[in-house]
Formats: sequence, structure tokens, C-alpha cells
Amino acid sequence: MNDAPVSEPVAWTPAQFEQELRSMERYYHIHHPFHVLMNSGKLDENGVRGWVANRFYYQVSIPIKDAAVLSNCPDREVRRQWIQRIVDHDGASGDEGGIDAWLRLGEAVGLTREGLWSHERVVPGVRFAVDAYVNFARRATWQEAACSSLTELFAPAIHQQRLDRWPEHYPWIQPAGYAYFRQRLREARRDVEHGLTITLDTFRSRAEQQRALGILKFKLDVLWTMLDVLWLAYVDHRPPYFNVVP
Ligand code: AHQ
Repeated sequence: MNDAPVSEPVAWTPAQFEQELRSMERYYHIHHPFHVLMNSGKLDENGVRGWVANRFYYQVSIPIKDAAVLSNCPDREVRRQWIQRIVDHDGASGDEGGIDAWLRLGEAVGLTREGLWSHERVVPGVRFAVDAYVNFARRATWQEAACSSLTELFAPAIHQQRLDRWPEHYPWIQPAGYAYFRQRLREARRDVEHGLTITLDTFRSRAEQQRALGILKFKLDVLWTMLDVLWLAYVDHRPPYFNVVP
């Protein structure tokens, strides 16, 4: 019986680790059938409005998530950078921020601000997925939560795809609604640089690096699951309880 200790696999170099993180793009929700349908112009108006209203719940949850990261982080330098994410969404004097831009997207697709804030269109599965992300950030270490935000490595492509395709596919959407996707192109790239530095610096052993991949997969699952339930509601026209209530 060979009782030599099983040696842990060698850690990836930072470049190899970054490549492994980027290889998770194959699970990104740009590939979900809902996004494929929406970004090829095949979603009806109610489906687009439903997506905007459900994603609003995600958008207003992001600053709460980022405040949880800050509350867990003892490093002033990290907090000084991370706090910008809250300002990007909540806005500050003179800049209404991403949440207001998303409200303008809502108005551009024919929704009202009051309706968006009421969350009346949010389906339970979207709420559960988003709340799982916020609660993860509350109980995880700030470095683990930073790692989970790295789905934004892949976000510029999906924002650009909307900007490139939606005006032609959905001419009924007021162009003012696209401001959010444009501003997010810039913000996502800046945020990812910070999140990637934290992740590459924190997760050093191979076991820690594998854990980081698992954390990223959890967040990819959050995004994918949101679209699973939106497919049921807006493509299959089987919203929750469709068969038991008139
Ligand atoms: O608009 C998005 C946004 O503000 C964020 C914050 C970031 C995070 O902290 O997890 N993730 C994220 C994402 C936004 N938009 C999504 C989209 O498809 O429009 C992509 C999403 C992400 O990739 O995590």
C-alpha cells in the first residue's frame, strides 16, 4: 500500500488561472436560448418588457450586494475602489446612475417607473436567484464576493450585442433606453480589472483556484436560472400558477 501523501496539483500561474476563469465564458448567459431569441429579434414586446422589469430587480440588488462586500472588507484601499460600484448604480449628486438609466430603459419599452419599482412583474424564480447572489455576498469573504462579480469579464459582449442589434430588431424601443448598456460597457471593463486583480492575488493554491472557478460557476448559474424562468413565463407563456388561477 503506497502511503506517500497525495501531492496537491501544482497551482496555475496567474496567466493560466486567468485563462481558466475566462474559459467559463461557455456558461455565460449570452448563450442562453432566451438571450439568443431576444438578441435575434424574436421576442415579442411583452417578453422584452418582462425581461426589463425582472432585470430591474437584479439592478437594484447590485448596490445592496456591493454594500455587503464593503461591510465585509477591512481594506480601506479596496473599499475606496469598490464603493464606486454603488455610486455607478445609485448615482450621486449630478449623476442619476445606472438604476435611473434602467428606469429610462423601462420607459423606453413602455413600462412606468412606478410599475418597475413595484416589482409586480418579478417572477419568484428571478427573485430567488437574485437574492441567492446578494445573500452569498453577505456571508462569503469579500474576496469570494469579488470573484463572483467576474461574470462581467463577459458582459461587454452582451451589452454591445444589444446596442448593435436591438434598434433594428425592436424599432419600437425609444433610443434613449440604450444609455444603460453604453455606460455599462465602460464601467464593466473598469470593474473587472479590479475584481480580477483581487481574485488572482487571493486564490493562490490549486485548491483555492478551483474554489474560485466554483464561485464563478455559482454566479453564472444565477444569471442562467433567471433566464430559465423568464423563458417559462414569456416564451412558453407558462408564468407561475398559469394553470391554477384564471
Ligand atoms: O448591468 C450589470 C451590472 O451592473 C452588473 C454588476 C456585476 C456584478 O457585480 O455581479 N454584474 C453585472 C451584470 C450586469 N448586466 C448583465 C447583463 O447581461 O446585462 C451582466 C451582469 C454580469 O455579467 O454579471
